[in-house]
Amino acid sequence: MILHSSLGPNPRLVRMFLAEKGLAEGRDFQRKHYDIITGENRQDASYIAKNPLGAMPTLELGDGTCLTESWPICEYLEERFPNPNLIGTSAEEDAEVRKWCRLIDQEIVVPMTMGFRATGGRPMFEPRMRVLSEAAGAEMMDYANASWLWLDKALGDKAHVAAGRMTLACLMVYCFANFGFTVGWTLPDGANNIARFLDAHKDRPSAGIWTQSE
Ligand SMILES: N[C@@H](CCC(=O)N[C@@H](CS)C(=O)NCC(=O)O)C(=O)O
Repeated sequence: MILHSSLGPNPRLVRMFLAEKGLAEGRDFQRKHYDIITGENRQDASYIAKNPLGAMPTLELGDGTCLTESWPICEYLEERFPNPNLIGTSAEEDAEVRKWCRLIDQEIVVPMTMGFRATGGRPMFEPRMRVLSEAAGAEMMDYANASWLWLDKALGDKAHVAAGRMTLACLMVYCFANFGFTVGWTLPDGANNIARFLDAHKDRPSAGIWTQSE
């Protein structure tokens, strides 16, 4: 397998997922890095042939099949490499983990990334995709911050988001908070449970991806 990867939370989510599965770069998969700051991912015709949207990441399988979208890539990896389980061990647990993934995606990931693209990320993103107005971007960031506080309340004093253990839902929270930190965002005041959660997970090997240079 080849992971076509770059800076940013979506490739890093897949890299964290691979690390949590015990799959090692160089041994179990190769990683090809693209410079998204200069837009290499949208200029390289061979990459566009693999992922017509030009976004990162893409997982290329041995037979040339290319999988895109970080969450479905993780679902594929879960089926191929079931241990340790990261999405659910029963129909009920699957539904619980997927519920949190869906809520985090919809209420935090989408407003946060759209908000960033329309505010601090505007110089990078405006030439390459449709972005919201500055005012709408700021509203998106406010929306995401309110969702972080809602998630903080839902997390309470628990160590994990769903199923009482590390799952894809925990990795999404870790990734998108750390994405925020890399672009100057800070947790909204009062998100103390999320702060504790991030601190508790920061020494896992998979979290090391956030401290490595690409
Ligand atoms: N929905 C996609 C989002 C992909 C995405 O936005 N990737 C970012 C990196 S985190 C990217 O490629 N940004 C540079 C660009 O769009 O040119 C997924 O789940 O993978």
